[in-house]
Amino acid sequence: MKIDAVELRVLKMRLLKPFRTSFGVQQDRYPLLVRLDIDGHSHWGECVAGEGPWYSYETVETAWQILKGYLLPGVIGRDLANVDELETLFAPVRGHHMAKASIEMAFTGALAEHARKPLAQYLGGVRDRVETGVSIGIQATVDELLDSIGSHLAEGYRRIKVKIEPGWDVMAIGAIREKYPEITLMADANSAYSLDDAAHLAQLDRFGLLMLEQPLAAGDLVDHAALQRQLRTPICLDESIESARDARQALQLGACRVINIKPGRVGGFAESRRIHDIAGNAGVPVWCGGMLETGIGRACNVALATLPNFRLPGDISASGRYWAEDIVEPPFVLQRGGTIPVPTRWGIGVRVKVDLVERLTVRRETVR
Ligand code: NPG
Repeated sequence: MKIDAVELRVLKMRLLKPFRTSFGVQQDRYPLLVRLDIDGHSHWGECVAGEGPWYSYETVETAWQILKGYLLPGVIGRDLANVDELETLFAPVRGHHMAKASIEMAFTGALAEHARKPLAQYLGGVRDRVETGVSIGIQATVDELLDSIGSHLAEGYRRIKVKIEPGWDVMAIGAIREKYPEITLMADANSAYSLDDAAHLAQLDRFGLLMLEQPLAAGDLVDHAALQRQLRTPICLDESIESARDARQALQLGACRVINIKPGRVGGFAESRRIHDIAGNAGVPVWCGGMLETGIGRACNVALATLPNFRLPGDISASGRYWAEDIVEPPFVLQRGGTIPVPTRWGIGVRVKVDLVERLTVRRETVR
């Protein structure tokens, strides 16, 4: 299949509620969309890079420049039989997984459509609905946190993840447990702690958390291993796992007992699949993370989460948790048992609302 041109665009989308993590507060999301033109058909993908270099060094701006300057010139106009060939062309560019993943995932969607299969089936998925959870940002008060959890439980979410940081951790989790002793609960620290905090974090052990996500720095597998030895709560790694090699090393070191896979963070579906398999062979479950995606990235995450070793609910909430109006049709909705049904149409399985995308666009360029 030959990619004739790629359109890059940045949208400006307001989140229904500001999202606060240990990195800061996010009110607007600026998703970078890619549209591959192949044989007169459009195939959409989404780059999950953030506005600033906090979660990762990549940003919307760096992804745009790397795509335009380095990744796209090598692939446009070339006949590509499969994703391996695309990965080979991208390999000389060091890092920049989010930029690479946007093209890899859109291209995989195109391959699925060409094979007349829904993306989930094309990837080897084994389920027709995925279990989802909701990720709740840091709130101003404990009452607001409890209210937010209450309303998400009422909507049907079965797994609650809360963001923590020093000063908003043991007390906040304790208050949740007092009110909701039984819910499936986990905490995400986004690297806000150091190994010196091990004794403090061990106080979380009494709350029976499903896991503690990314307590320490992204590059620090050794300290994560030391911390895991001191905690009963399973550590889940997110930012630390950028590749299959990272996953292998983390598991060898005992740095985690769970892995969060975000296809954008690791360069796309193929590397996600490799991480999924490494974890599966080690008996370690994975789940699909979220990056406040539009329906395009969400469709990709839902498809990925149908693979067999995605054994825990993902951060794949319904469209209505983020946006007044999603850019795809149909939007993703929460169904019975806190699940989201997997689209059954060919390719990514949702239709992009081009008029809405047009209205939200703040920057656009076509690379030929
Ligand atoms: O539901 O998409 C979602 C958000 C899930 O908490 C979530 N994502 O650290 O995993 C994370 C966090 C995040 C969001 C990180 C946006 C960076 C940007």
